[in-house]
Amino acid sequence: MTVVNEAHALLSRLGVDRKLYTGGAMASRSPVTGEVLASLPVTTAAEAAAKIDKASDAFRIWRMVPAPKRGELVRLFGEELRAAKADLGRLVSIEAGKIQSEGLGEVQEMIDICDFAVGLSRQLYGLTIATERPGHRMMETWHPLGVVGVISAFNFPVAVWSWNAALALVCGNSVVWKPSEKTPLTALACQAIFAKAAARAGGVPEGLAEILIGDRAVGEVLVDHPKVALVSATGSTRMGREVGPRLAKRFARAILELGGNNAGIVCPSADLDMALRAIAFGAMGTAGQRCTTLRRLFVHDSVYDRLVPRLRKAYESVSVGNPLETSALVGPLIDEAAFNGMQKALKAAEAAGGKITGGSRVETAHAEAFYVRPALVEMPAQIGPVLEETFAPILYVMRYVDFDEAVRLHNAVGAGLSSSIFTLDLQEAERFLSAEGSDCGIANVNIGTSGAEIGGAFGGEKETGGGRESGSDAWKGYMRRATNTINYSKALPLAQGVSFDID
Ligand code: UN1
Repeated sequence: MTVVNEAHALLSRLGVDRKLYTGGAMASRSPVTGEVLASLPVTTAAEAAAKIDKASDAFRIWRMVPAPKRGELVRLFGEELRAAKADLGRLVSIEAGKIQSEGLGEVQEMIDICDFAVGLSRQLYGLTIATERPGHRMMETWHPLGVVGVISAFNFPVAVWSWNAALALVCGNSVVWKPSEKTPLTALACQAIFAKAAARAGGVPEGLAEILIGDRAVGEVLVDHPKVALVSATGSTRMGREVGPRLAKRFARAILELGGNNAGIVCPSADLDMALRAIAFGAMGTAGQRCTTLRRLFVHDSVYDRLVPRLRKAYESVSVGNPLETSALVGPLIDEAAFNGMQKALKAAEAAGGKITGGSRVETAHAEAFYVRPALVEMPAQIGPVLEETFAPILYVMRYVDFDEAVRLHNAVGAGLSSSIFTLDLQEAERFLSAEGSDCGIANVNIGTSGAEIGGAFGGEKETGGGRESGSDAWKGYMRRATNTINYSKALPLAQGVSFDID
């Protein structure tokens, strides 16, 4: 079966109406073969506004549904996802080019966040706070926020939406999603799966989860619409620089999940076998197209010559190929632009004195598909392209001698998403995690930078945008907090000892 036929068969099994992906103006391509999978009708600006209005109406109903009942919808969604895991995971591989275990892993991440959100639906706790006034009680109440807009990227085409949607829904919000124009089919599939859960749950208002198909123009409608209370946007720092101020201008909330330029430090005491595996997955996994991908590595001088030759060997031997037909560990880049971006960065690295292993195109029968050997670049210093995120499998390796200097260089880039240290030395590990250590939102010891679990808050600092999604108390970002003071006495004492007595 061709990739195109298979995609259509999967979409039909997943319950997606053919009309949604035929005869339209927006092409969806598979990076696996470069073929056009479907042509999707684009949501016009007027249609987008109408969908947002509908989502706003749905919100007014949904906010009054008890949170545990909202959780029941998400529980059923998790059940539907379990049933659809194989098909949706395969569709992710077809549309985003992920290897099969990563396609399935992405759907597992959706299931996990649903489970998390179901539990959360009985735990949207507010504090009770001691008041200074007698006969008074003070407390916090968390209320639903409104319409939550989600803008997602191609590299996690379904999981990132689900992190936002599962939380937003149990928090009493409706969700309007603008998926990446590179991966709209998996988004349609999610909508169809969600519709099955909604039908089973019953009483779910129409418009609770809407989808906008199109490019930047339709994303702008979402960002600028006064009824959208929060936009959670995942993508480049460049995108965030546009979206953030536009939301701020109308005082809407933003959760920004932008670029990463994630680094690891390999210390003298590191378990090198473990570090090697973690580095390989972190840097080459998902063909270097995760926002958590390991991009910079600082290796202590005393272990450099034991670790780096082994890494070089791993780069030379890692299997690159069609993720649908082979068990290759590295699939394609998303498109030609990604390939060109990678080649440009490698040229700049070479000019700056970098020694490159790998990085060249792997030819296949499909001229429109872009497979590359991951590149390991030994750099004399942290200069040139090392300072920027290139969304491709390039790992820059640098030697260090002094721990403090390694941490300083680690932090000396714009982004601040994920970080790792490999050490068996407690002092080094703790210093890396301390206030003067890694400045990232995620800091790990003896595991790589990518592959975070949903239970923790996910996100980063500085040019990564500061947003937090998924676990811990990230749910608070999807609700509004009211502070309530209740007077159950017969007097009216004012706070701060103020008197204001009228006759
Ligand atoms: C992303 O690349 O946008 O930690 C998200 C990870 C995944 C999520 C990555 N759980 O690598």
